[in-house]
Amino acid sequence: MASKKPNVIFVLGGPGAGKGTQCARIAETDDYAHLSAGELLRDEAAKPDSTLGKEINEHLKNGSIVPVAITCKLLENAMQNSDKENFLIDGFPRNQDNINGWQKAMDGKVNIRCVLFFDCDEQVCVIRCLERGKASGRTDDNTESLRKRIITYNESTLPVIQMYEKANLVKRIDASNDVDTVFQDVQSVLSSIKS
Ligand code: UP5
Ligand code: MG
Repeated sequence: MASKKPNVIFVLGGPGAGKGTQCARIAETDDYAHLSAGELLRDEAAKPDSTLGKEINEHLKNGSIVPVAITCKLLENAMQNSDKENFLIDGFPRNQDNINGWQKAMDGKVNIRCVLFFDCDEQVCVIRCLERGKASGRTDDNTESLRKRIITYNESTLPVIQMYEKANLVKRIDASNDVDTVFQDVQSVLSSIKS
């Protein structure tokens, strides 16, 4: 992590809304490191010597939220191992407990610049994830896990987005559009927060 206080953008939205796709594009064109909380968890769970693998895998399959201490530690390590000053934190925080855990570990250490909210119709999200599931190998890209992921999103993550909205931090993007159109909207938001 650079010596300056890093800038963080939280990236939220339903399963399959396009968070990962858009973050990857931002990281190609702008000076941001893309940290996907879900990817970090999947990578940790896939390590043969991981003591947390079983617990994480259960949560992934059930679409439930991994204890914040685990996720936060993975994010913090990834930030420390990066030389970037700007971070896109994709898929986190997902509930109030995630916010509390993050604040406990990171309060005062980073600037939260905004929350990019990829707002996408539920049916569109389901179709995208099931399509991806044909080849992704993800244990949660199936009808049953998706049903649970959507419940978790509606019950736990939407209230987080609403809370950030009240704090005027949310930049909403219509994520039902095609990838290029969504990316154009993303770029407008990123330019607006630079100025
Ligand atoms: N696609 C993308 N954009 C498109 C567009 N505009 N038009 C048409 N197609 C588009 O995209 C999904 C699919 O849609 C891809 O095939 C893509 O090509 C296509 P993607 O960019 O991958 O969407 P994303 O929003 O990243 O979807 P993802 O499935 O990754 O979202 P989730 O939030 O469900 O998954 P995540 O990996 O963040 O979390 C998985 C699980 O990890 C959670 O359920 C939870 O159990 C756990 N978790 C925690 O416990 N804590 C955390 O902090 C984070 C995760
Ligand atoms: Mg993703």
